Amino acid sequence: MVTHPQETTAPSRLGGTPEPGMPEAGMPALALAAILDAAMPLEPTPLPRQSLPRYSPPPQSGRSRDPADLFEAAQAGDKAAIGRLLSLVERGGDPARHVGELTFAASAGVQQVVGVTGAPGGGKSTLTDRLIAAARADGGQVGVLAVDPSSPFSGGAILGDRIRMQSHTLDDGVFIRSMATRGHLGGLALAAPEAIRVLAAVGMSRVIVETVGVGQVEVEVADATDTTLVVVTPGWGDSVQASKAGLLEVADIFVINKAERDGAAETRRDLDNMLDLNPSMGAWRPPILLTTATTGEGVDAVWSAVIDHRAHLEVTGDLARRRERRLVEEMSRVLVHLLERDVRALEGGDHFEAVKVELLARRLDPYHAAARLLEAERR
Ligand SMILES: Nc1nc2c(ncn2[C@@H]2O[C@H](COP(=O)(O)OP(=O)(O)OP(=O)(O)O)[C@@H](O)[C@H]2O)c(=O)[nH]1
Ligand SMILES: [Mg+2]
Repeated sequence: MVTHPQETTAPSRLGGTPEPGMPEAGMPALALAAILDAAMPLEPTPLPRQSLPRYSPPPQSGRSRDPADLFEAAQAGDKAAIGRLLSLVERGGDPARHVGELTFAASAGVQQVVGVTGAPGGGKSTLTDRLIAAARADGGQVGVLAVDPSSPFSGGAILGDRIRMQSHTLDDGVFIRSMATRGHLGGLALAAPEAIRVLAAVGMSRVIVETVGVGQVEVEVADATDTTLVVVTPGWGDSVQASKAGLLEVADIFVINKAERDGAAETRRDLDNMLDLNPSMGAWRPPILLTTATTGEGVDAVWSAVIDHRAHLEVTGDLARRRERRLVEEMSRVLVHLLERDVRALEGGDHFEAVKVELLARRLDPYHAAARLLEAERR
């Protein structure tokens, strides 16, 4: 798949300008809840609109960029259109909100969203490549998102992901996409669920999300899935690292990849002991499976575990519960980001400066100073 430069380079907005399409900073906090899905113009004339404005695309030669057109084409199997929808999600703003609105209802029926996470270089992409084949053998289309928050979009890891998964480039039922989220409000934790919904809504019955599990946000991305595979490699430090990164809590299945190397049995024992000590484990005890992804050894057992876990989720009602919990968490994250933006808008201007003078003169303590800023905002 070709990387279009325009898909990759939106700068981070987290500390800076408000994202187009999201409510303008400075709006009363209470008004925010009412306009969560509304969009605001770029220019600061902040009267919230109650419905999502249609995105008017710039004139294009031949190829439409209108989300509704793209969505229709994508549902009909046009892979370029799927790619463009994901680009819109990555960039954020009005078009992304529109894509989100279009795909939300249609994505609900996705059969299974599978996360593959773990330390860099553990063999996640190689394993994913094998899992794509297994999923295809089961029928249904497969969408893959390779999300790497730790390197620039053009970096080596993403390139590696593509090379590792290229055995499916000729398969019409497989869509593979690397993802950057520089322009998206809230970064990866918010962009990933939206991208997953795009793939689900255009007919992918299974979506596999590969992330490098190195920090909290990545764990959140991994947790945006129905079934999470944590990939470790033989070696004493790995399970401890996995534990530190919070990966143990999100694991539904452990894969010890590169199992042909020394130390696989010890790592298995180590993980087993950790599971024994885990007080929060429910009815599903994560299986610990050994693979050599490069040869495919052990991959069938991993796929069986993926299927078993899906069945377990269904039977216990956990599938619906997990999905509902994720949606509510996502809404909360959006809310937090909108409110943060609101708060940043309080940090400036005459009133802020006046309160600051009072604070620094020690006539107002920090709590009362903050309260005074909020009061002024609510008036
Ligand atoms: N010996 C051995 N090498 C493997 C195995 N699986 C993958 N590799 C190799 O390990 C390297 C990294 O594999 P990837 O699949 O790119 O690993 P990854 O976890 O996706 O890497 P990042 O996305 O960069 O974090 C490649 O050179 C693979 O060929 C395995 O089972 N055994
Ligand atoms: Mg990879």
